[in-house]
Amino acid sequence: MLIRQQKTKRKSLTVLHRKHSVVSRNICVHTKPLKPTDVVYMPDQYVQRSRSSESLMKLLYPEHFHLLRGNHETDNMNQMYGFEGEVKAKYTAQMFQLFSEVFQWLPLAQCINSKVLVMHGGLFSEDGVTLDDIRKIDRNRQPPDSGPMCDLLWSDPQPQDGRSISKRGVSCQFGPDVTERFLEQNKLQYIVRSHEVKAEGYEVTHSGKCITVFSAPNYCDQMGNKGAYIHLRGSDLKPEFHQFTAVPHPNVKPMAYANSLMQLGMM
Ligand SMILES: [Mn+2]
Repeated sequence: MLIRQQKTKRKSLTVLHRKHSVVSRNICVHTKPLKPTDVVYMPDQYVQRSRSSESLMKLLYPEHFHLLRGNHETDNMNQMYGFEGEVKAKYTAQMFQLFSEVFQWLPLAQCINSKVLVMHGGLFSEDGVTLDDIRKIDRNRQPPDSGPMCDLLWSDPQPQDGRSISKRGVSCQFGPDVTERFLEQNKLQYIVRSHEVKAEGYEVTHSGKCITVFSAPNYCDQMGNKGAYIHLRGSDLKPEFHQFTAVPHPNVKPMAYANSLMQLGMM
């Protein structure tokens, strides 16, 4: 199943893009530690450019954390951005294959209470895609260069109507009219996606029907952006935005706890 129908009677549900520290803060501030509200992730890079592990939260609270696949959870991107090399250097090629297998099983989208659709990239290169079409996608594979699976991971919204060629060279950019038609056909209220750094941590576009949320403040230690997460509250799932700024990294060097022989490159 590609889209999980998430039905919750809890008072709130959190949608964010990444950052374990945010989750910890969120749990501590808003709920009791052992009963977190549900959280939906649509990350960039579970494993690249990050010092933290959302996956650990999934293990601790499997019923409450819903991890989605992003455009970096693919073999091509992991080769390009170094995760494959890192795993092979520290472990084995087989270990990387296991990571790859897990990434292929991550859902591509999450539908919340039949009202809000969450995905990493965005909507489609062609009109007429239904939730059922998304459910029927065979996700257990590397994404193709075009089509609905590719679009969910790669597309971006644009301010003008219609579609245009993506600046990324993959998928497309989609306008407010595209969003409107998709939502109407599928009886949804709005979409939430990530995939682009935003100065304020989030951006509401397409008359409130397309929300971008980016939860990594000061992205790559150089962008100076705020981070944000969204609480969807009440039965109408009205989005409530929370912003935050970056804090210094823990003063721990990479591999500080590794075996000293490993640090010398002898193992
Ligand atoms: Mn992305």
